[in-house]
Amino acid sequence: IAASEDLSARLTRALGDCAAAVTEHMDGAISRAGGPSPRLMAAMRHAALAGGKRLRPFLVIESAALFGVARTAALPAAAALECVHCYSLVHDDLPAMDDDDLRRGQPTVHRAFDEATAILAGDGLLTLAFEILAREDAGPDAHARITLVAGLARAAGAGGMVGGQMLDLAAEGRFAAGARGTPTAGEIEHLQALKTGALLRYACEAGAVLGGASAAERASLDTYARAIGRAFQIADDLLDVEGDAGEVGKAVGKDAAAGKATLVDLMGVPGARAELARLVEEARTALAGFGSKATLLAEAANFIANRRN
Ligand code: GRG
Repeated sequence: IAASEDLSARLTRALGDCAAAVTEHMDGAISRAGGPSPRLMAAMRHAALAGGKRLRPFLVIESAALFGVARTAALPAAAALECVHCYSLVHDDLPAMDDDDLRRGQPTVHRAFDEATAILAGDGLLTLAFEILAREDAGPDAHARITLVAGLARAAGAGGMVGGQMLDLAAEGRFAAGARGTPTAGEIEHLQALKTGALLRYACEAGAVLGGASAAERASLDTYARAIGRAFQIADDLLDVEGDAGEVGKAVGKDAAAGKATLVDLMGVPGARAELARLVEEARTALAGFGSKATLLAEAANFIANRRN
């Protein structure tokens, strides 16, 4: 127990260090973006710089570290990915989507500013991500940077996160023509794999690209990423169901109240907990070939499964 407490403390410290470095990088990138509207820049800062676990940047940095890549060399890719994540949260919170008032313990961007500014702040962060990745410091050479750009576009776009969000809205019965009753477990898994899984997989893929990983190493990391992606979503659904969210403003049972079917509804809480344990094991096993270099990534699987916000 002492050893695992030690590991959990090490992970907490590493997440904190990573968050500080990524926030500083994003701050610099937003400042460089300039722009004629102080209001827009303030909204982008509000969305990007306050709070968040910075889990995706951590995964980029730790995946790259498996191949000896220094944190500074992985920071641009990590910051670019977090910009996309932050944009997705801003748009997800809009009245046309989830209509949320609070995010990361503070007013959502459309509440703190206004709806049009929030839409544009999200757009500004999305496009900034690709500017960050195109800069020379984002990868060892032009080929690596193009691979990072193409991978992020694919993960975030219509075949990834945006497509998953659309399937989620359809599953809620938003579009009369697409309403089809309660989705099956397979359909929920598919939409979640796209909506939240695609960016988590990209985080590990980016680390592999930066590190020049072999095909076998990429495959192992991808198995890990898929498993933690599923674990992340089940943990999120359990937090909703159990109303045990530590984050201020996270509505209890919000997804259920919004009519969203979740895997927890279909599996029951004990079934979901068992599936979480299985996924953590699968994720940790996938890292076995990396030895002790993967200790923090392995611990991150536990963290994701047991998170309280
Ligand atoms: C609107 C284009 C568009 C996409 C939205 C990711 C997403 C798609 C919506 C987020 C809605 C949501 C709360 C999903 C549950 C899982 C999730 C992504 C939670 C937020 O991610 P965390 O826990 O957040 O990593 P922090 O604040 O720590 O960064």
